[in-house]
Amino acid sequence: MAPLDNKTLQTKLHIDYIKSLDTRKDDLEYWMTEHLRVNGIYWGLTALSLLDSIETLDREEVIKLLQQCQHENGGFGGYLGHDPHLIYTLSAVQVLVIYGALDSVNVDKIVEYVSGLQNEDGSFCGDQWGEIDSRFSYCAISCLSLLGRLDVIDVEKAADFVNQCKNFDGGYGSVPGAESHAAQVFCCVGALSITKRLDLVDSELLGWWLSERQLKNGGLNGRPQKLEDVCYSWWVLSSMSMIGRLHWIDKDSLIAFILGTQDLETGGFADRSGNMPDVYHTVFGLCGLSLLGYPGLQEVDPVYCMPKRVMDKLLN
Ligand code: GRG
Repeated sequence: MAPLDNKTLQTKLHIDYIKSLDTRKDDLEYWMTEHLRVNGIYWGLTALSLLDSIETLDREEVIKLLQQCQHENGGFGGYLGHDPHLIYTLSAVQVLVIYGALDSVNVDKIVEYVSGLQNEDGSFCGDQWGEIDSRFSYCAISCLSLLGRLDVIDVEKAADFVNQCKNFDGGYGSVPGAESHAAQVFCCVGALSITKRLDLVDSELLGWWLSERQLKNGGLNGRPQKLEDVCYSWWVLSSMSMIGRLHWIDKDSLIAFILGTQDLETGGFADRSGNMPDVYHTVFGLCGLSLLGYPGLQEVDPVYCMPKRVMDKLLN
């Protein structure tokens, strides 16, 4: 058998890696990331969908866990006994949509929870404690769109708040006046795409700012003067795709950078070559490769970060 190399995608290794994650209950890391368990399931399942191996996780077990993570107020916690938050609520809904299992939870309560977090100025709190961030606008808007219930919020005000997070460089920050950051750009452009307000984006300027994120080694950073990281292959590329500027990136050098972060012993992708892999960098590495048209991968939807075939079925 030919030795493994990280110039090509090691599909089987990554499937085995994701499969192994739930059996590592003796590792400190497993428990240190307990609060991210619902996010982790979404990341793992999305990665497996792109690898066409969704059956690797036990569907019934996942649905049972999500049911137990839903609170009386409708929101989902990150794991059993954890407080509800919009971030986990979106992840739970995404997983249930992928599985076609929304009827196994109380959808009306989710809608009530999400809409109850909108503020007078159109922004969203992440939970009952009141932090405001354009990430939470994305979570709320994506979640309600997936549930077909955008009608319960003030969509115009929601888009207006996101628009206020736009900066002089064309990028977006977490709140009005905050520095542009590629992950916030994804959230804001995604929210504007779902609310059909992409006309508010300065696509030329933002396209320039996003393409400036590519460094000489092919990798992308999240803002000027920062190191490259595989996760930005998602945050940057999805944004470029939404504004029709994906071709402003040097694809070959980025593909080589992403593939170079595969761990050939354990499977999975790391932030940079030689570092420890994790499921977060694994899903976003695969999503980046998918947007770049890497052969053998299923297509990802750049707005919802979910398998395109699932979204095509849901929205059409
Ligand atoms: C459906 C994909 C999807 C997302 C849901 C929760 C959410 C919406 C998005 C999270 C967006 C976000 C702000 C992610 C954080 C990305 C990140 C790597 C932040 C690290 O920032 P720094 O300053 O790192 O620590 P840099 O790279 O700037 O040094």
